[in-house]
Amino acid sequence: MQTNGAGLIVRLLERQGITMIPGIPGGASLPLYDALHGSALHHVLARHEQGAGFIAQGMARATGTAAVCTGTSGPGATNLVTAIADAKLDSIPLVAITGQVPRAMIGTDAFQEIDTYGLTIPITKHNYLVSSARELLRVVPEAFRIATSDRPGPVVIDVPKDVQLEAITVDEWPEPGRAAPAAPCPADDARRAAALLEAARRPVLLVGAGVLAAGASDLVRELAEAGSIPIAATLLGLGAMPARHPLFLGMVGMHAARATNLILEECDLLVGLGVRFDDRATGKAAEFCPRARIIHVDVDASELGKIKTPTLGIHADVGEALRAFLADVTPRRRPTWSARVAALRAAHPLAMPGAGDVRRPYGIVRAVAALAGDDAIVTSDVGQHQMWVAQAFPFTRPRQWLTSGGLGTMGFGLPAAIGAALACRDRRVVCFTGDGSLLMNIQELATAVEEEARITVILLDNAHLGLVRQQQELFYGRRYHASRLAIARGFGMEACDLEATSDPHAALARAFATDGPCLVRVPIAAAENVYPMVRPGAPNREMIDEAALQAGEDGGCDAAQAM
Ligand SMILES: Cc1ncc(C[n+]2csc(CCOP(=O)(O)OP(=O)(O)O)c2C)c(N)n1
Ligand SMILES: [Mg+2]
Repeated sequence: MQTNGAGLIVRLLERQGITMIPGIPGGASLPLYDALHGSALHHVLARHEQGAGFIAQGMARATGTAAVCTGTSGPGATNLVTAIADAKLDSIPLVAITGQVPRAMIGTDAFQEIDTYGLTIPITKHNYLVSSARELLRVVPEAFRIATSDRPGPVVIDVPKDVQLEAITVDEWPEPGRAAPAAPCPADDARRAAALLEAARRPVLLVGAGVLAAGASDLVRELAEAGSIPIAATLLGLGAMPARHPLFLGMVGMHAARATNLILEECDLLVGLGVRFDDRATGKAAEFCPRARIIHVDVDASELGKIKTPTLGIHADVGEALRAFLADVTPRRRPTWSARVAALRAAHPLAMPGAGDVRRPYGIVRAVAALAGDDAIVTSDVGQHQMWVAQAFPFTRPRQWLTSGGLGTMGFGLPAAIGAALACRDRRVVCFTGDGSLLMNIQELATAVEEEARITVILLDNAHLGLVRQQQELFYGRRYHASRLAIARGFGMEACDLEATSDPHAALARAFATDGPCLVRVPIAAAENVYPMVRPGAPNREMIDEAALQAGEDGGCDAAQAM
């Protein structure tokens, strides 16, 4: 086949099974766009490259397969950087293809020249500056293999314009890049883990993003049920277990139910599965699970011992490890521990004030959950609204909940919802957003309308950068600064305002009956806070809630203590 570098990229992407490519064109990527013209690949015209990156992330997170985005050189590449960094921290398989100035001009400060390779080294799993069209035959499949193997992550392929234009004859096509086989669990480790589990009187499983990446949710459930072991999840592990499962304790950490953190405080064995002991989950790491031995399973060896020194660190695919544990573990009940867990849950449940009122945080989350059904995919932005959803939405399955955990990027929710909706046309996608976050990528409403994405945007409008306001209230002596804002809308999108209607339930139901994109504004009082809350850097047992504040127990700490 006679083609050029750009044609080669398109053909190699098609061979990878890629059907959509969000991006924005520019001078240095026009040969690629010329090759896209007439190809089977559907180009999704985002309105900002960060939007394109998050649309691709929405596709990847919803499906578990690698997705692609593209931008031109210079500002196109720098605009992609946040979405790439976000994919790195949350281990999302993303392949970003950027245009670069022609090879002969690299290093001359040419128009729209930026060192994309250098810029993306610390935020990618791997990156390439391609120096010939022929090299693409190796680089493109390899990029997919790396992005999807073991711990997934982003890969950047920077392609100079003249390489895109370089003529090439291809006689033999390379195999598409596929994920490497799952890393096995050493038999000795599995035996030691089973022995630790046998000996444990108060074990807890902690599931993270790695469980979802490994597709190991069912095995987690099997192990939990076999050993009567309660399960907690990190923010990104939500969905690995159905929220209604009796052994499921919900989210751990800064905004966990008090019971969940207290159960971890008491456990004598913590089995961390695909978790990285992030500070939002552990609180003060040295005091996380103070009475517990730790088994830590991760496919990325560098995670073992990074934050918490495990009693047993297992370098393996989580699914492989769980299979091996299950072969060695004898089913048993733990009546004393189960009773203690039940007592703690009964004594310290998650308080959800206003759960019956659709104009209050928990109320709108619950009402949307009821209307959306178990099939829906849920994305969120970053802020109080994200935490209210994480606490109160009854997630039932893996990949139902897409949120920016590690980087915590405001502006993630809307484009990620568009990507999920385009990748899963049969599902409704709900995006919970805040007034601050929505503004960060609001231009993508135009993309949603153009692509007829089946998304429902639920805007929790408290006229504030709420989570910032809450921290200023609790940790900075109520010195509110730069946390107040207000937004207006007008993108020609179906919209309804729950403040302006006498029957908000009916208005919400109408919004869910809309086929195309639709936005629902929910007025939220600025004073609504997310509780409980652990002060950044404090141990998880020190949870602040309204009762504690009234009793004057905490909240008075000064800023220097907050991390
Ligand atoms: C890109 C980016 N900038 C700043 C922050 C810091 N930050 C975290 S939450 C938040 C407020 C978010 O406000 P909003 O979207 O209205 O959500 P709310 O907390 O009010 O629900 C800010 C500014 C961030 N996470 N991401
Ligand atoms: Mg807000």
